[in-house]
Amino acid sequence: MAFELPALPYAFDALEPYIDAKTVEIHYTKHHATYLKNLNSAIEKYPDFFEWDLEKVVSHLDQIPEDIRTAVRNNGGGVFNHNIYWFNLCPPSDDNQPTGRIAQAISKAFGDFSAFKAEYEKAGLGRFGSGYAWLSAKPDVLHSTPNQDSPVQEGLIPLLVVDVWEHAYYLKYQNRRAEYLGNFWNIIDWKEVENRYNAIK
Ligand code: MN3
Repeated sequence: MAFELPALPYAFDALEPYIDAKTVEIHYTKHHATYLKNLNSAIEKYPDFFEWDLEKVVSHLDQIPEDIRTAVRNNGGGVFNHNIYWFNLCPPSDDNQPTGRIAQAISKAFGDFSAFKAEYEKAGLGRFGSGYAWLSAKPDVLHSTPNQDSPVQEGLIPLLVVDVWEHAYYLKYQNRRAEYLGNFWNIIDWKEVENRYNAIK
């Protein structure tokens, strides 16, 4: 069974005004879908890997045949990272903040929520070129990855991600990545982030 594109959990315009409908549409139906198509074409040569779940594929690249390893790293990571990104976003709401265990974990690791936000934005802004900024566990850390690399390759469990590839924001924000990162806080689905945290064994 080939890997599949998960259905977007909201309409293309659901993240307006912070991420515009056109950007969501192109990002999901072109970028994300193309990573998926390229991942499946690479793995077709070794269909046994279709039995693995995607997280296992992305985190065990040393076991992937060398002739498809780079394609799987870039496109498998591309699919896996976007599967997290879309699901940790939701329509905007006022006073959007983490609650429960994830709020406690953030306070414990980073001081308070505003300190966490500042550090997270710094990670996103500091990623040269293309990549992602993450909150991962365990331990609870803030970091960024280049290209389509993923925290699971470092033995970390991804909780929250923001895509800082230009395709994620350029139509609306052009070169203003900082403004995109500043607005990201309005559309985070903290319930989803907390669920990921609570699912950690
Ligand atoms: Mn992207």
